[in-house]
Order: sequence, then structure tokens, then C-alpha cells
Amino acid sequence: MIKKILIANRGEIACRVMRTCQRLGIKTVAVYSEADAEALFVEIADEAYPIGPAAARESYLVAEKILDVAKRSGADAVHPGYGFLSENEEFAEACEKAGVIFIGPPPAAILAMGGKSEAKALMEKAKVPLVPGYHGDKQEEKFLADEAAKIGFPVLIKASAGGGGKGMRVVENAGQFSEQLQGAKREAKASFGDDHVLIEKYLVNPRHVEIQVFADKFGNTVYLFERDCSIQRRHQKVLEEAPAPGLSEATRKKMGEAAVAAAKAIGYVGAGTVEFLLDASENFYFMEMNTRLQVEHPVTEYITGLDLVEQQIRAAEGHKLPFTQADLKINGHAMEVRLYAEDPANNFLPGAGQIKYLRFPTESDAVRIDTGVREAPFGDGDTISIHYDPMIAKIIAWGKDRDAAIANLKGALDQTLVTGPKTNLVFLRRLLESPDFKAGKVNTSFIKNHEAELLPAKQPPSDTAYALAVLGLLNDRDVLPSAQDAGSPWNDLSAWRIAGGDTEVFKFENDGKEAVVTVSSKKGFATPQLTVNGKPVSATFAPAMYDLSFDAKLDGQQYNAVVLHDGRDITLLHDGHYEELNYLDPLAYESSDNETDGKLTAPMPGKVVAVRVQLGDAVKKGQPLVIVEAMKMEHTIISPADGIVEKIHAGVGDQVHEKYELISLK
Ligand code: MV4
Repeated sequence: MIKKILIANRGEIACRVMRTCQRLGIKTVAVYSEADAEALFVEIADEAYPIGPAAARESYLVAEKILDVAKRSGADAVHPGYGFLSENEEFAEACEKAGVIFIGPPPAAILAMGGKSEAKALMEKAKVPLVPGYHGDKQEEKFLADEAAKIGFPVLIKASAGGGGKGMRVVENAGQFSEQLQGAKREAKASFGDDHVLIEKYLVNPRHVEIQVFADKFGNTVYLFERDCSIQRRHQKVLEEAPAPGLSEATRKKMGEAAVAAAKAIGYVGAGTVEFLLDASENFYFMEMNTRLQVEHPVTEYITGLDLVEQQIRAAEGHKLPFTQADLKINGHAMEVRLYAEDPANNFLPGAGQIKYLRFPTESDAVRIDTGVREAPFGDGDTISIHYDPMIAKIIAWGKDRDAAIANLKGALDQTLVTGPKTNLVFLRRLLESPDFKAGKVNTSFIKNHEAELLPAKQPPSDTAYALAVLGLLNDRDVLPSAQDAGSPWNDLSAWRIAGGDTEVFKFENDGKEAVVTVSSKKGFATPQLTVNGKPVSATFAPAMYDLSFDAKLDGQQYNAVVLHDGRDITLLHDGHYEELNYLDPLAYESSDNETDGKLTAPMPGKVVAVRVQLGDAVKKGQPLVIVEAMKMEHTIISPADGIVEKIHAGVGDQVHEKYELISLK
């Protein structure tokens, strides 16, 4: 009986595993790096142990440290979450050796699925459909060229040791084969230290459909249906849903049975995912097997009514599956989006820094939020660290069918508000509004093929946005009368008049374009008279009593808006629209541009590619100290004066956010 589980992970998955443990009365142990000392998962754990610096390779990836905490805390089991050590068979092995249950598959099963070619050979034996191709040891060019001709062009050359789309080349015809093969082998050697390649028939615009499997220690294995994860960008999933839109029952059954055969072939135990490519005729081909619980598992939990972490714990304790395949049914439709701190308008550059304001929708039986950061009304939220994946939350919605799930997810996104780092919130909203998406026309090229629709050129803010922003600012001052209390002293709008006149002017500047809004008070009027860029707008206003939003009517049109004001940054959210306005607030403190005075900081988010100095070095003015790679360019930070290197805050390979202090000089 497992009584105490160490969660060898952080963020949303750590919180999520703990939620199930708490429900089952199992004690939880957190391990955390210096960067996570104040994080939500540390706060909700029963016990928490520091395991080292922020860099994952010095904390979450150090098996010895995690096992040391397992011993000290008396944890009976370790849950690895996903990422980090979750698919590391040495770690699984080390847990077993230390007498700690690893909540996952046997190490041998992890090993079997580690290498692409070995996995494919195993699947062939288990009669799991593979993409037509060659994945053997013969690597002579002539032989591979003949194999490619047999398969038929276009073919795909893949690095056997590769994964996640790295080291893949499409070859359109025989003439290109030799050059592409040599390039692929060079790249594979450089990236993975192994130049073995496999050749496959290239499927054009396939769908990514994966089957959730579950097995107990007695070989009982079932499939918990499929997830369609085709909406991806650069092999990073953006939206996942279950079941796969339009998939026939017959194909669902065949894929499920193939996935079960794959799991049985490697003696799988626990939760696993078999990934397939699906072509337009619903032919499916094995891609790879993930021997961990996936990020997107909540959509499967929604349509099966199961708690997969609870099932993992039961299986790890040696219980038999509490259900058979016949017991399992699909109930409704579920959809998940990943809310990221990244900037879609800037090539999805990952963001970081403190979350100033965070509001999530209220959870219900149709909306679920899995997050590792706290909702913090009025600022002082958690910080998105540069050291880890910049995911803020997973927003998951269920509906009786796909349209209902989309509607519920849209509603949830309308109530989600994040300020501080830039996020992909508006991008996700546009995705759900896309007609092709709503029609279920999804495949792995969807985002690429819909870029114009999903990433339109930035529009200047609308006049409505400026009018709502000003009403929001006045609302902050609590001086706007609500239409219902006409005649109250608040109707005398003069309370907020400035400069003696009875008109106030608000100036904004966005992308070089200025906007002017005036608000004038007419004695006894409950409705302020607005002009936006000179155009009069009739406005009535009613503050909501319980949350930050307010209702307003502009020229007869009804709106519900939230306006957040932080210095010059105005964030406006209204009816699913999201605007960031630059308010020339006459009272705002001019933040000095050189606020990084005296510190040597990163000029923008990026990766440290070189550190030219050691601690204690004497450096001269102008001497190169650190090189940061950002947006495919290298930025050399040079010393501003003669000095001694006192501290080095980042090492080669570290991701750093803008203004991150890299080096301290004395
Ligand atoms: C393919 C393919 C087309 N034909 N194999 C990309 C990463 C790895 N998981 C396998 N991938 C692909 N393999 C053949 N024979 C297209 C992809 C692919 C892809 C697959 C799943 C999800 C997203 C993708 C995005 C681009 C390419």
C-alpha cells in the first residue's frame, strides 16, 4: 500500500499528481530547485526538500538527489511526471534498487521504446502497422537509394537516434537522394553522435493521433481511446482533443487493438501512449511510444471518467485493472489548450518574468484548469522562470459533443486573463474561431497552413478599445456613476475634473499612432460624454459588483470589459478581444531606460552560448564577457569598465530572459 509519494517534477504536473494523492489520502513529498522555492507545488505538498540550483541538470535531472530525498522522507514511491527523468530507464532502475516504487513501466519497457529503429523492429514483430520503409543496419548509399526507389518518392530520411522532428529530410526524387542522405547523416552524427538513418514513405500532411493504453502487472491491457494532437507548431503541441474528430469506429478499434498489441509486446505496465500517423484514408502507422503520462492526459480523463494518476498508483501497488475493454465508453468530447508565456507576434519567442495579473475561469464539471502558478488578483503573481518550459496552464473543457466542447473552451478563454509576460492567449482564441478547425479539418500542417488567419498583422486598437480603456481608468478611480444611481452625488462628474476645466483628456500612443479620448462632465448627467479621436461616443456605464469587469454601452452597443492599468501598460479584455494599449499617463513614473544601471544584463531573452571569463578574472573596458544567442543572432556583452569578475549568474546553455543579470563586476 503506497502511503507517501515523492513527485520528482515541478509546476502543473506536480500540482496535478498531488491533487490525486490528497484525494486518496496519500502523503506528498515535493523536491524543488532554488527557482521554485516559492512555487505553488511546494506550498501544497505535505513535505518539501530543496535539491539544488535552478538549472534542471543540477536539480530535477539529478537522480541521486531525488533518491536521497526519497530515503530521507521515507517515500514508498516516486512519480516522475513527464519530461525530466520520466523516460530514463537508469532512474527507474535506481528507484527499484533503492526499494522505492517507480510509478511507471518496467525499465526494460522504457529501454525497448528508447531507440526509433529498435522500437519499429519490435512493432513489426507485433504486427503493428509501420510506415512502408527501411529501418535496418545496412547504411550503404547504393543500398539505401534502392530501398528509397522501392518505397517510391517522396521519401523521408530520419535519424534513427533522432526524435521530435529533428534530423528529418524530405527527398522528392531519386536525383536528390545522395546529397540529402549525406546531409542527413552529417546532421545525425553532429546532433546525436549516431549517423544511422531510416528511410520511410513520406506521408503528406498526416494527422497525429495517439492511443492511451493502460496495463496492470498481470498483462491485462486496454486502450482508453485516442487523442488527436495534430494542432502543433514546430513539434510542440498547442491543442489536443479526444476523441479524434471524424475518426470511424472501425479505425478507432483497429488503432486501439494495435496499441494494445504494442504495449503487450514490451510487457508494458501503467499509463502509456502509442503515437500514430493517420493519413486521409484513415490508414495509420506507428510513429513512437511514450512510456510516461502525457501532458494532454486530461482530455482522456474527461471522456472516460477515469483519474489516470489514481490508476497508475493502483497498478504500481499491484492491483488488477478495475475494468475491462467492454466497460470503457467514450462520453462526450474534451479539448485542451496550452497557455504559454510566449509571444506569437514575435515568432513565439518564449517569455519569462513575473506574472502581474492572472485570472482563470471558475472550474466546473465542464472546465478544468491544470496550472502550477497562482491566480493573484492585483499583481504579485508567480514568476515564469527561464529555466523551464514556459507553460502557464492547461485549460481543458468538456462538452457533450465537439461543438459544445469548443464553445465551453472559448468561454473559458474569455474568462482567462494574464498580464506580465506576453502569452499565446489570443492565438488560442483565434484557433477556436477558425472555420476549418471548427469543421474538424485538422492535420499536422494546420497552423502552418492557417498562419494568415491565426497570426494576422497587428491592427491598431479600435476606437471602442480606447473608449472602454478610459471608462476602465475612470472606474479605477471609482468616480463613474452607474446608470442606476442617477441623481447621486457621484453624478456630479466634476469630482475627477482636472486643470479646472470640466473635460479630461486621455492620450495613448500605439505603434507610433496617437489616440486622444476626452471625457466631459455635464452637470447632472449620468452618462459621461466621450470623444475618441474627435468622434463623439455616447457611453453609459455599470460597474460589476463582484469582479473586475464592468458593463458599458457605447453608441448603443453593449460590452463587458476588464481594464488593468500598470504604469503605462493598459491591458483591455472585452468580449474575447485582448488589447494592450500604451497610456501616456501624465502621472506615471517614467521608468528609466537604463534601469539596469551597473548590471550586465541580457539584451533580450536568449541562450548563453559562451562565457569568456572566469570568477576573479581582471577584465578591461570593452573586453567580451558573455555571448547570448537570441533570434538567431549572437549578442556579445562587453565590460563597461576595468574590473574584477565577482559573480557569474549564467552558464553556457542557460536560457536567460530580458534584463537577466549575467555577470557582476567589482
Ligand atoms: C513523418 C511524417 C510524414 N511521413 N513520417 C515528426 C516528428 C516525429 N514525431 C515524426 N514526425 C513526422 N513523421 C513520415 N513517414 C510527418 C511527421 C511530422 C509530424 C508528425 C506528428 C506531429 C507533427 C508533425 C509535424 C511535422 C511532421
